[in-house]
Amino acid sequence: MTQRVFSAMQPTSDSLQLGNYLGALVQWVKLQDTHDAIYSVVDLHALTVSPEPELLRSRTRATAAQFLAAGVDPDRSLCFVQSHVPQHAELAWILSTFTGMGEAGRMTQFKDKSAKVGESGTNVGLFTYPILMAADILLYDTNVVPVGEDQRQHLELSRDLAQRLNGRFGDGTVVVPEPHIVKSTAKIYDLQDPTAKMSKSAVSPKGTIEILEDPKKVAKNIKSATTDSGSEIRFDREAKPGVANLLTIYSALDGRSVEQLEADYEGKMYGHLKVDLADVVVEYLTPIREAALDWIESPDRLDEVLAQGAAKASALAQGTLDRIYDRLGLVPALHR
Ligand code: ATP
Ligand code: LTN
Repeated sequence: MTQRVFSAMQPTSDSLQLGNYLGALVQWVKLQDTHDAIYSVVDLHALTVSPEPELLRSRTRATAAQFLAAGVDPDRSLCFVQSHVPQHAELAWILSTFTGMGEAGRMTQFKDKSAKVGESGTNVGLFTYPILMAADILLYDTNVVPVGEDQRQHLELSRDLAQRLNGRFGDGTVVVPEPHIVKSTAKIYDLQDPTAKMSKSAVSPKGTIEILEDPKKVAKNIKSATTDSGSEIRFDREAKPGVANLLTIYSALDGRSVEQLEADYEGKMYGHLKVDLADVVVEYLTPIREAALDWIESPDRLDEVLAQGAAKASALAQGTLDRIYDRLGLVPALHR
């Protein structure tokens, strides 16, 4: 049987950033050729950071628009909004009853995010976030989950929960998912602080390459990226994190290997590398940006794609949920 792939992103910003694209979306698009693919905009997850209602709505549509513009093909894959498929929240409840307090408390993303907002600003949803993520994945009998490095620990929890359910209620209760993390692009770094992950909600926008950003600004950010002491263009993550990050991005978009780029830039200055990379990034992102803006300008067409995706996803999700409810001993709901 064709293997199933599932992944998702939160609508926490107007634009995705290049790390989202290289770390995850590129793989989403590729995997459509070989897998049965399902991709979601996880708006329920985004509620954990208390978004303004109008922003949440526009960002949810803009995020879906960027999936489609990057090459997620609604004729081959399902693309939908998480809150349109109520089974996600239902399975999250079930899984929460199998998750230890200590286990959830060990999640580093929870520790980082709750430390940032302090105890009074931390909500329970931020704590149970990875359980909802496990529900997203297990609902579709997912085999493969393409994500960036920062999601590895969350995926490990999904796997532990799946194995726990199968151990208790029998093999085949749920499918145990595998992470799909491509090493070379699993972590794209901030242009200003090349030891931190590039992120949609970074403090300074200067370190981020946003897909929907004005190309001139994108070029400016790249040209003012922090580089390292010395002048040699060489991939050395420890000694030259700034240059290593630029080479990673360059190689991913241009197709030349990092070794080839090192050879091609031998004897040249950091400035040359940045000017050329700015051109490569702008040229690469321009058609994606234009396609995304087209989708954003036709919300009816976009909503229709999302509605079709949700209808199909919901049918699949209900099948899985019925099986899990039955194994757990919940009485069948005959009225449905
Ligand atoms: P936020 O700042 O709101 O936490 P984010 O930019 O870190 O957002 P997420 O929505 O958490 O992005 O991530 C969506 C997907 O993109 C995930 O699969 C994640 O692993 C991947 N991803 C995010 N940032 C990077 C990065 N810098 N490098 C590689 N992959 C990334
Ligand atoms: N936590 C993920 C987003 C996410 C996800 C998922 C990714 C929610 N549910 C299911 C893969 C599979 C993040 O990128 N922050």
